[in-house]
Amino acid sequence: MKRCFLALPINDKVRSMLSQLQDRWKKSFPMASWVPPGQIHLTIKFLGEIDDSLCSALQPDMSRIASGTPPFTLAADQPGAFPSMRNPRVLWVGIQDSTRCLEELAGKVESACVKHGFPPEDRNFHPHLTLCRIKKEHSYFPAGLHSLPAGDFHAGSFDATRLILFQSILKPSGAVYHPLATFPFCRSEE
Ligand code: 2AM
Repeated sequence: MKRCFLALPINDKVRSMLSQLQDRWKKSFPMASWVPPGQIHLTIKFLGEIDDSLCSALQPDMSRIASGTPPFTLAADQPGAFPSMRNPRVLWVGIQDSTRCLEELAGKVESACVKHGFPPEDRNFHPHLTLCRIKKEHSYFPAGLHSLPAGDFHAGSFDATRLILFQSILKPSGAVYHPLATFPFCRSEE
């Protein structure tokens, strides 16, 4: 069994901007677990603990979906929180998908996963880049996230050129993400 998810990587420029935002927020959320900048990614589908056979069976479908997807550009901006600004458990930066290419890709991945027996997602796809996670007991933030220095934050844009299947290895120091397979988009040179 492996704990797996499908994601898009970001680029170093966006990563650096997000790292700077994390540094600014760290004073306000000293008890949060911050995602190491090198591990920040855009999750397309969390697969959970899956058998090696299912992990292998999914890959031809992911390869087919990716090879039928032209590269597209996404912008990372506007901070937000799940479940709310006043009780943030996850702080993130949102993704602007103006061409709807990301939504289309996520829809194809979701359909393929359902075909392989995954239960359909009961929540809408809300693309984001997670910056930190906050335990419930530390998540009350009466001022709301709007009060943090970041309001009109823009991390810049990045090109989506490939889908990556990651294994998430849980360690006491935090999860480590290990790429298991890469599925290039069509016309991608990588
Ligand atoms: P995130 O995109 O909000 O950070 C690996 O754990 C990735 O899968 C994370 O990026 C995480 O969310 C996402 N994910 C989605 N649902 C999850 C769940 N139930 N448990 C752990 N991770 C989940």
